[in-house]
Amino acid sequence: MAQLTVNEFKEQFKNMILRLYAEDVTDSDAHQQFTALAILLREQYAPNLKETRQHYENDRVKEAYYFAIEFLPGRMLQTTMLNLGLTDTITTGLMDMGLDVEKIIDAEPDPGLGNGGLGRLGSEFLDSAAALHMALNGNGIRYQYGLFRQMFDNGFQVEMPDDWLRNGNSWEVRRENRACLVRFGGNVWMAPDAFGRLVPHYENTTDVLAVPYDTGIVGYLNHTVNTFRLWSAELPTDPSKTYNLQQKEDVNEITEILYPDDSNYAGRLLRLKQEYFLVSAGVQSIVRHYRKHHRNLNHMDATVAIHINDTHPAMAIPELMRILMDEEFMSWDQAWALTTKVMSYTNHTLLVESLETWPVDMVAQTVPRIYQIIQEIDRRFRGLQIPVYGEERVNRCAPLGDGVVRMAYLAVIGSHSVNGVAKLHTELLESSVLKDLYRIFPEKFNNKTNGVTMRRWIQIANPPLTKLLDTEVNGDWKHRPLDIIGVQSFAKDPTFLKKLQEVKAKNKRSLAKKIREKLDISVDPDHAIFDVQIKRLHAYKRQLLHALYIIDEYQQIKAGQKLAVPRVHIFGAKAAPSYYYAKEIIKMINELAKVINHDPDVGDQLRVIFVPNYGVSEAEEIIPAADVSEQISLAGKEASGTSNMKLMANGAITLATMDGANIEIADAVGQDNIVIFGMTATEVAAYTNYSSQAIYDGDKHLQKVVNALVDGTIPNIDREGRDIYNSLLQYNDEYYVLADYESYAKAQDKITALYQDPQAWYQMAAINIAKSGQFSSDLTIARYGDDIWHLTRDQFVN
Ligand code: AZC
Repeated sequence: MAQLTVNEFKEQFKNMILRLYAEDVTDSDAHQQFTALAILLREQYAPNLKETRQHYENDRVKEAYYFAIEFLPGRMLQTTMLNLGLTDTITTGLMDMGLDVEKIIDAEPDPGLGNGGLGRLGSEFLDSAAALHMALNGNGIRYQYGLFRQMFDNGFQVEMPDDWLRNGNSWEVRRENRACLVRFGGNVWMAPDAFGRLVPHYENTTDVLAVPYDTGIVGYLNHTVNTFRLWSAELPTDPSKTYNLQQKEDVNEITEILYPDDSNYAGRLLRLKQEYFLVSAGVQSIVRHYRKHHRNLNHMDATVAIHINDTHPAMAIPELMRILMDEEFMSWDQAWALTTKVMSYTNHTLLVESLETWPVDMVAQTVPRIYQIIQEIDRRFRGLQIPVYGEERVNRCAPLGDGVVRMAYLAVIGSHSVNGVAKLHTELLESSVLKDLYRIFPEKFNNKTNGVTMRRWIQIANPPLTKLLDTEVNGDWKHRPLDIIGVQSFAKDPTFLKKLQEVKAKNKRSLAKKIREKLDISVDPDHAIFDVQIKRLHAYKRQLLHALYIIDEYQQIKAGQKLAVPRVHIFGAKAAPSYYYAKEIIKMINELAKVINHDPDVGDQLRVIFVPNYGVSEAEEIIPAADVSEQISLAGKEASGTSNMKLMANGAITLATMDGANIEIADAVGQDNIVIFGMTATEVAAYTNYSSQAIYDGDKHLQKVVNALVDGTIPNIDREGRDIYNSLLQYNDEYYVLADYESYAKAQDKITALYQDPQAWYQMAAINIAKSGQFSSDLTIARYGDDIWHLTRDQFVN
């Protein structure tokens, strides 16, 4: 396929535009050009998709299915061109025809089928698995509307619908012939069938048709194309049934919107339906596929692994039990042994309020047969474990308790593997959040530190750095991520460091240009430090801490001091629409930005940029231009973080607490190449008598900073400023912002000092890049494949 010549490409492209739109290329618009390209690329890899499938089937290759209620694939045009080895051919061809490549890239909608890190991680894993020739399939929901589009109106976040499918989705193939029925509600009871076997009988159920849409995930230059399957809910096609409008709406609703919340579950019925819809459709299709080649399911675990990404798909466990018992007539014991061998689970959060639970009544009504099975799992778990571990402990960690289904406990009990996403996170799961189950099943627990795909975050997002690495670094870093360590040997080479500085300068200038074009704000890429915090807006991630420091800088300027180095603070963050406090923080930062960016006293010294609608595409623009990566969550709260990895790989210096994967980044680069501040997780846990008021009272400087929230320094935030102020003082500052402030401010001052010596700064940057290889998702997914799923793969990463 890579043999396609520029001329052949141009010919095919013109024909495609003609066939699709009955137009000449010159009359087509960017969206049409993008669509034609996508379809052309799909045709290119179709034979490989077929061959990959056939190879998995014919050679009985073990396949893993990654179930996740969220994915964030990002735009796919550039990845697909890159992975097919067609980037040069196609861009040359497009330019020959006088087309604007950047415009075509921008015409692709960025599917927001996830909230943040969790969804993005799933998509990085799919990309990496295909690159390693691993049989990993994605299973998710085809939300008609992705995560809301964020706009700012007078500084407030406004949520607009993300109608990403409006112009169709050129990458997907609808496979109605692979659809299956998902059953909801009604009554169920067990009674003998004609053969005297006890089987469930159903009445008054609502059946929903689950239709899969498949997208190919192209492996990097290796002919592998895996399948990413998204399910859409539709009315069943049974001609004997008619449906009224309400029934139609109830069905469509199931896959209509992504829940815009990655924490604090609202416990809404619709979300529960989405979860069961995904797992039932997915598990049924796996079983059906397996059944094509096997007489029974007895040895399904030899070729099938199902991964539960966070607890949202945890009902895959009772769903597989249901199929094995009700449809395959296995005994409970046999079905359970098989289920636990097939299932594995990743936890992504330490926030207790984010651990998913569902009221038992709701589960019993929505999925009655599943609820019966969960009850039986619970009963047997108690029966087996109480004699050994005592009632108290077992009560605390059984799947049912306090009137709810505790999804994380169900997931642990029904899986053979449970992993956290960074070393500290896994340790904390074992010692706190899941400690009772860790005591019972220590052998299940393991760590798999997250990773990121360098293809998207370096090769696509940062062409100047790619070029530098290609010309200077020995080894094959694009295939073997650890080879990027070659950069280390240049860390003291002034010529190389100068080039690295030029790469960063170039990226900063192009970001500055975009900021000017899109937001009409001028920033100085040549002198200022670009200080970046990009992630969901959450109190625990402490965007507030960063904002307080900006206030501090502003007050210094107003007091007549000059900042030693100008700063551009760049935020990107969406707040869950129902997360009032997070939205207040956004408003406050936007108002702070307005004051600072327009104050003549400030000049070029300080800018605050809040990039609206932060998502994968925005990240691709911001990350290559970052000097500083803010990873400042309260220690013990961030499971891992992944922007920390993307930013270090692009040569940003991490300003971090010892939290999540920051700890491993610090270990990798060494204390001299990262700026650490704040309390450790152990110190936080031991800090039982915290009084934010006492800290405030004892620190005049901090008082002035905090008072700016309420003294009119920042206009238009009467209510927001007061609420935030109260969260810090009246409500004792749940995330220890004031406790860490002094240490944070010192760390920021250290950044300023370090930046003034370019040689030293770019030496740190070089070491960060050199050490980023170990955070490649290629390595992470290889470990999932080796340790958890037992998949075969190419051996070039270890
Ligand atoms: C996130 C974690 O907050 C983040 O630390 C981690 O890097 C990421 O998962 C990937 O593992 N969690 C979520 O996005 N959502 C939930 C429900 O945990």
